[in-house]
Amino acid sequence: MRAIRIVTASLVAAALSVPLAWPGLATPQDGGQHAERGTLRAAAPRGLVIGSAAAGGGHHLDQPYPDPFTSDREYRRLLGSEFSSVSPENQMKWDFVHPERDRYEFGAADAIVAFAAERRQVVRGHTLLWHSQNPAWLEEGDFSAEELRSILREHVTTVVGRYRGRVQQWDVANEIFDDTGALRTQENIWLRELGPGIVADVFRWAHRADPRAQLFFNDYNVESVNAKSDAYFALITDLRAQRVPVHGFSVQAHLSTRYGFPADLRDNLQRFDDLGLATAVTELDVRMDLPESGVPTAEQLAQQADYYRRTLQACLDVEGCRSFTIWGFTDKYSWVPVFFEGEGSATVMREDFSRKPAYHALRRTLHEARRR
Ligand code: 9MR
Repeated sequence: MRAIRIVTASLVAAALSVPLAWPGLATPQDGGQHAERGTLRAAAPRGLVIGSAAAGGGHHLDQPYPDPFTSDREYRRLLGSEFSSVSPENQMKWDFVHPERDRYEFGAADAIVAFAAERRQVVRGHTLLWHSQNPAWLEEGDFSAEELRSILREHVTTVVGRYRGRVQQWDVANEIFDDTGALRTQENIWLRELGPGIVADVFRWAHRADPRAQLFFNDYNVESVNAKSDAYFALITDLRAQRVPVHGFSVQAHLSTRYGFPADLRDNLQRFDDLGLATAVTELDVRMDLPESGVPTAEQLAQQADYYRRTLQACLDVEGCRSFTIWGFTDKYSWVPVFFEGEGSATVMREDFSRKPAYHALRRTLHEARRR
């Protein structure tokens, strides 16, 4: 009995503990030959990976350029040399990988995972349970609750299982709360049809499919202590008490210079860290209202650089914040102008890949942290 109890207890502990040093790569941030001098990944302190979204799918499909990740050589070179982590921007989402009920399409996601392995980068998987970018066959399928549950379970098991050992962190549940802190029980097909208990199941299925991956809740507008981040805090506290394998809480950080900087970001990350969770910044960009010329002023670029720097510094200040990702590194492919009329220039490089003050602010801040 006693022995069995010990085994059970250690299994539970293994499920809940956060593997901060990911066993998949010894020191991904070093990057060997890929860590060219003067890059972000080379400047990063030990234990912190610096990531970017790998552009493709989603809004890119309607733009007048070929698929960025596969077709733009300079883009690929920089994605490989500047970063030690990559996140498929759209290529692991439901509508991309699971276009028909009985058909998966893994070509684009496989290519990103292979690219990362060649360059000693880790991968952030994105995402498994979300209200958006679901295929029509699923949203309009009129399935019974039982069918939906088995569809979701099969999807999670198949996708997470395919990349077992090769994804460092998964955004298991994405954007499940609205800004008031209420669960999105209408928009989100899973919450609507299966109830909130499905969230715990998805974490359990993902953990079974890849026991080494760190499993995250991910959302926007949760940088500060507010109703939405409070809702995550309460939910995660509850799930951890039930031994559900939740390992991390991440803030997307789609910021805008229209609003003040979320000055309590560090404190907010710290309270999740205190729960025993990993934390991460997963989709940072800082958009601004563009002047008529379309070219940001020096003041605007300075303010943007300050937001980038402070976001990075908040992560650096929290022990378990080991993954810092920007949502694309060049304005050439940013989602921002497509979604926010009159706004743009949200990334750290211009369309011609020239570096903005924000890029230099990140590199300097990393460099300083590394020397400490
Ligand atoms: O950058 C993504 C864009 O290409 C897609 O068209 C869009 C569709 O919703 O999703 C964008 O990425 C989102 C991410 O998956 C979740 N957080 C918000 C991101 C920006 O909308």
